[in-house]
Amino acid sequence: MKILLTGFEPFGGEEINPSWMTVKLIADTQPSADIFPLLLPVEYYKSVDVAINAVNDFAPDIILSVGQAGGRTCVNFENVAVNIADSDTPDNAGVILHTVNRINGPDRLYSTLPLAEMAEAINKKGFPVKISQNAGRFVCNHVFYGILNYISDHKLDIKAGFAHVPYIPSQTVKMPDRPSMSLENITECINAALSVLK
Ligand code: PCA
Repeated sequence: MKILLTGFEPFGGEEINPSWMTVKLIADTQPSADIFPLLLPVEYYKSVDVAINAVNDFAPDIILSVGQAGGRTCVNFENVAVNIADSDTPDNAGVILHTVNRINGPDRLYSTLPLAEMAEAINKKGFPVKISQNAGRFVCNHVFYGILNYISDHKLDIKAGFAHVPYIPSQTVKMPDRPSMSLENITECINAALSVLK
């Protein structure tokens, strides 16, 4: 199985993004021709273009995109992507979107990965995990929707899904009430999920 594993660059004034750190750690510690790590820009549209170019170049069987969701307590698998961009946070090009129906396509598209099995594999490693029905309205949801919509439009035989990960502790040093999880633990969770997909 060829897996395209994407993470994002930092955004919103942060210097790091644990989503890309996780993807990089997996790619560096278990180099495999079957795992293709891809860094996505936190920009509307461009992020989807970069992901779709990699889909065409690498022809993956599976796409797992990972993004940071500060405030979440554990890894969250997103079940649904919506055709809405609606966030006060500017993307890394300074663009703020409050729009609906940005992309020609249905209102919602659903993850095609086996989320329950992936969650069970994480529980078996001794970590909590959630299946979420809300991927937000910012660039993560935009990329998740854009990838699912491209797969559906082009009738590709690719399964795709999205995982939001919490902050890591160094990001919450000045926010002691915000939850975090170590990079090693996040990586163990994503690896457990990948073991179901391989
Ligand atoms: N998280 C943002 C975009 C990039 C990222 O890592 C989000 O949840 O939309």
